[in-house]
Amino acid sequence: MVKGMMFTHAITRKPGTDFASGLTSSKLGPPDYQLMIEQHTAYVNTLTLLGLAVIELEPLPGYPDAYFVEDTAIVTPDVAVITRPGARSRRGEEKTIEPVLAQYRRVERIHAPGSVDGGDVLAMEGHFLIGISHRTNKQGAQQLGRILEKYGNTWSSVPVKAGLHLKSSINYLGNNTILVTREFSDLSLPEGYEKIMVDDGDEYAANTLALNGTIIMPAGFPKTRKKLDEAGYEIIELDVSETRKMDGGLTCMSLRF
Ligand code: CIR
Repeated sequence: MVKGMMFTHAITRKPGTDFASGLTSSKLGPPDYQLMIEQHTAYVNTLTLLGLAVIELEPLPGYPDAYFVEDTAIVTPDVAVITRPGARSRRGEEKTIEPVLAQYRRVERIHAPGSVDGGDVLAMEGHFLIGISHRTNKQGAQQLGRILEKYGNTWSSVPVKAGLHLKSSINYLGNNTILVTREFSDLSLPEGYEKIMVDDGDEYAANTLALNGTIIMPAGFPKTRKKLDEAGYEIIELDVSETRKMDGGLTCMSLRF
């Protein structure tokens, strides 16, 4: 059995018909709404299969990126920290997540001039890696770090040298192991942690989601699949081609707690 993070709930949001007008730097072409909905439904069904009670929110008019709910909060067993998203067009999404999380956790907030996107925050049991990126600034990281410390956690910050968010390139697999791209191969980790590196060309496969003993990984990366199989992980592959066109992936589309 994999030692990892266990969750009982997830928040997701259905992509809106305007989702293709969200922010993106990818050159993968325009995404297809019907296919996006099919892939999102398969994602929600997988979370349910893994034992999570999924709270599925309706699309948020005027916020085409709002189905990337992960960026709006950091949820630990003790607290939900509502972020101040780094992209102006996304500010406001977090206000709709706060009342949902307030039903389950005490709430704290990131304040201006700090900004944090949840995609830059990687939880590894009680240690948090906070990426400093175009979306998450130092003030935001420090505010978040102080809140996390207050609840008995530790944290460290790391520059995001590649990809949109930290978790575009680094994710926790359980068993004190992280999956990383080459750009982060020299990342220093707390004692006792190990890395598995994805091959060049498989960078997108680093965006995996470890849930209740299973790893959900993007479909189409057989080399990374083999590495994870050999390391003994239980794997489910999901096709996320349409989300990828919008710079997103498996981790971004839910908040787990
Ligand atoms: C954005 O640029 O904000 C969205 N199009 C993608 C956000 C992906 N979120 C994540 O990786 N946590």
